[in-house]
Amino acid sequence: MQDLKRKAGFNSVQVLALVLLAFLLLILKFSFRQTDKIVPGKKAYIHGQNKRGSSESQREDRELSVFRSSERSSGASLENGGFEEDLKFPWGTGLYSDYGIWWNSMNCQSSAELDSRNSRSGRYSLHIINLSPRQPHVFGNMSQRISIEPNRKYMISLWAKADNLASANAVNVPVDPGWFIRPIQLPRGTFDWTEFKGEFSLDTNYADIRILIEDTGEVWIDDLEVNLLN
Ligand SMILES: [Ca+2]
Repeated sequence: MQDLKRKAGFNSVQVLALVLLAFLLLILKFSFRQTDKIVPGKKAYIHGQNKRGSSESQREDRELSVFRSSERSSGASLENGGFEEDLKFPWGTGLYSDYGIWWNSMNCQSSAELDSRNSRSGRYSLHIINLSPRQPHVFGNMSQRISIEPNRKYMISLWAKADNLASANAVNVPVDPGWFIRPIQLPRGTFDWTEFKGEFSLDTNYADIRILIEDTGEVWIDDLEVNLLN
C-alpha cells in the first residue's frame, strides 16, 4: 500500500513536470515567432543594398522579387501621370510594391503629396520634398509597373519645376527593376516648369517607372507619360 501511494505520488509529480515542460515549450515557441517579425526599416536597408549591388546572388534576389510582385504584369500605359487623382493604385506597383506608395529607404526624410498650388496642367502636380543629403541607400521613391512591348523604343516625358535641388540627378526616373536605365535625370538648382524627355527599350514586357529623389531639394512633377515610338 505504501509503495502504491509512493508510486501514485511520483506519478503526480511526473504529470506536473510534464505540464510545466509543455508550458515552457509553448513559451519558447511563442518567443521564437516574435523574433521572426520583420522590421520595416531593416527590410528597406537590405533591399537598398540589393539595388546597388551587382553580384549574381543579388541579381537573382531582385529577379525573384520581380516575380513576387508582378501583380500588375499586364495592363495599359501609365495611369495618373498628371496626378489629378489621389496617389493610389496603380502607383505603388512594381518591385518593392509591398512598401507602400511613396517610401523611404534607411532614414531618408522625403515626402510626396499632391499640390493644388502648383500644376503644369489640370489642378494638381506631385510635390516632393527631401531633407536628406545624398548618401548610399538613402532615397525616397514610388513606382508604377506598366506593360510594354519588349525591345521596342519608348519615349518617357515629364514636366518638372524645382527649388534648390542640391545636385545633378537628385531627381531621376529609372525604368527597369534593377534601376540601371534612367532616361530622365533632372539638373541641379532652381527652375520653372521645364519638359524632360528620354528614350528607353527593355527586353521585358513591363517597365517599372520610378520617381526617385536622392539628394535634398524640392520638386514638382506633372504630365508624366510613356509612349511607344514609331
Ligand atoms: Ca496635373
